[in-house]
Amino acid sequence: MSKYIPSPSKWVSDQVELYESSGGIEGTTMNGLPVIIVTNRGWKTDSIRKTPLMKVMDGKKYILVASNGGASNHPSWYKNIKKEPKVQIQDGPTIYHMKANEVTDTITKNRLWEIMEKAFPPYRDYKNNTTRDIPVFLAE
Ligand code: F42
Repeated sequence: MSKYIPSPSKWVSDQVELYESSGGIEGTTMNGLPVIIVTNRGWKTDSIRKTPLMKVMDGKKYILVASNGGASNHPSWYKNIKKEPKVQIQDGPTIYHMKANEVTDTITKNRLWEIMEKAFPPYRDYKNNTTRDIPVFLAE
């Protein structure tokens, strides 16, 4: 069994702890909007990592947006999921085992951006304020 290493960012690890310890009843939102917890594997350490992300759906698929709060670099979990696409997604009390693939097709990505901006409007600012192409995964 690999070891779980909590995020060094306290607000992130606090949200994960509250979410999980309450069985997905508390800590499930940011700015009033729903959040999921994605469990992934560190590509370098092989440890277990847990990442809160906005809940954005394309039908039954989860859209994972590597926005990193609009930063100029990809979040660490981007590389982790590219290396090991198998993730666990906790959505409230429900846990799913899924596979997350990066969306590279422009037409699909543009369609997903419309959904993402409606679900979480700050994504639009993140996109406009960074030169990097924000990666997007579809988990199913
Ligand atoms: N981030 C998003 O990108 N999109 C969202 O929609 C989003 C929503 C959200 C909602 C609530 C909330 O609390 C946080 C939210 N975040 C969102 C922030 C998100 O949870 C992450 O904190 C953010 O995306 C940054 O991801 P990160 O993986 O870079 O996390 C940092 C804080 C972190 O944990 N860094 C570790 C460290 O030690 O510095 C690295 C952990 C890691 O994955 N290590 C790898 C390993 O092998 O173990 C090696 C990494 C390498 O390449 O060296």
